[in-house]
Amino acid sequence: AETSIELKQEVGVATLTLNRPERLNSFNPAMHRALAAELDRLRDDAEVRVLVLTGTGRAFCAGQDLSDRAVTPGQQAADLGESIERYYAPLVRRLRDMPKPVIAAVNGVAAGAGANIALACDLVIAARSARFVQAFSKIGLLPDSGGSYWLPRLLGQARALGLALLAEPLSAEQAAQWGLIWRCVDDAVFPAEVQRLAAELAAGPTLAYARIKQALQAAERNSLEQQLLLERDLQRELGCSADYREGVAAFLAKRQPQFQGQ
Ligand code: T3D
Repeated sequence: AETSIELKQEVGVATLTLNRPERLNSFNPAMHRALAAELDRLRDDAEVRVLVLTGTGRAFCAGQDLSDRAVTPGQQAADLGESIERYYAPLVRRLRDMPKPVIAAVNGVAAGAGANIALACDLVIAARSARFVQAFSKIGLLPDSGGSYWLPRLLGQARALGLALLAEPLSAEQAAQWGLIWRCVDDAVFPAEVQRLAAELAAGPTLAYARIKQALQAAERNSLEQQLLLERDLQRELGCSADYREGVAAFLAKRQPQFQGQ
């Protein structure tokens, strides 16, 4: 169970790899618990300035492990509400509330909750061979783990309903064209591009990144007036940061800034 999540820590970058390739990295309780524990620890580790979430083998994640959901006649079905309350919703909250950027490096197929966990991250970069599948309706469920929230917001109702009702795979390229994800890159350069993106963010102003996440999430529910007030408050805070001073000093001296992430 310990190995269902692999952790690799490099300078400023922690990479979490979903590691149940024989089941396309689908979630079981042990993997949920291991991922939650790692996210909580990495959240508070000041050395870690960016997180990368990816998968081993040919899949990113196939959502819930359905072999744990087989029901024999006469047997009571699992309480899915309980599963969502205990595992999937807290995972989405952990990713959203993470005070540093989280990159979903979608190396292969992302299905069911696996697709929507990727969408809960801040930047989704996908290999060209990856696909996004809102597989839920195929088994009589609806998009969870925030799927019913992201899809209409990112795509509009027409495309959101098409994906949710038909459960057809969406190519990484189409996902990028539609604005569902940040970028699609060729498989051959995918690992290098993920590294480059992570290194860039790890050298950046982490506190500003945290406030950018906060402000853009707040914008989902705020009026312009509320958002202007929030920007004022957050900018006031960032204006007192060491990274802001360094950023301005570096700009004026025409050199690269050395951000400390504080
Ligand atoms: O239950 C709760 O707690 C509520 C929360 C639910 C959240 C959810 O995520 S519900 C949705 C669950 N996920 C799915 O419905 C996706 C099911 N999988 C697929 O649709 C397809 O496998 C993929 C689109 C992901 C990939 O298709 P393909 O053709 O590339 O591969 P494949 O041949 O279908 O799968 C390869 C193997 O992985 C296969 O096993 P085998 O035949 O080699 O022994 C397949 O059964 C297994 N596999 C794939 N996904 C799952 C899985 N085994 C268990 N659970 C899976 N989710």
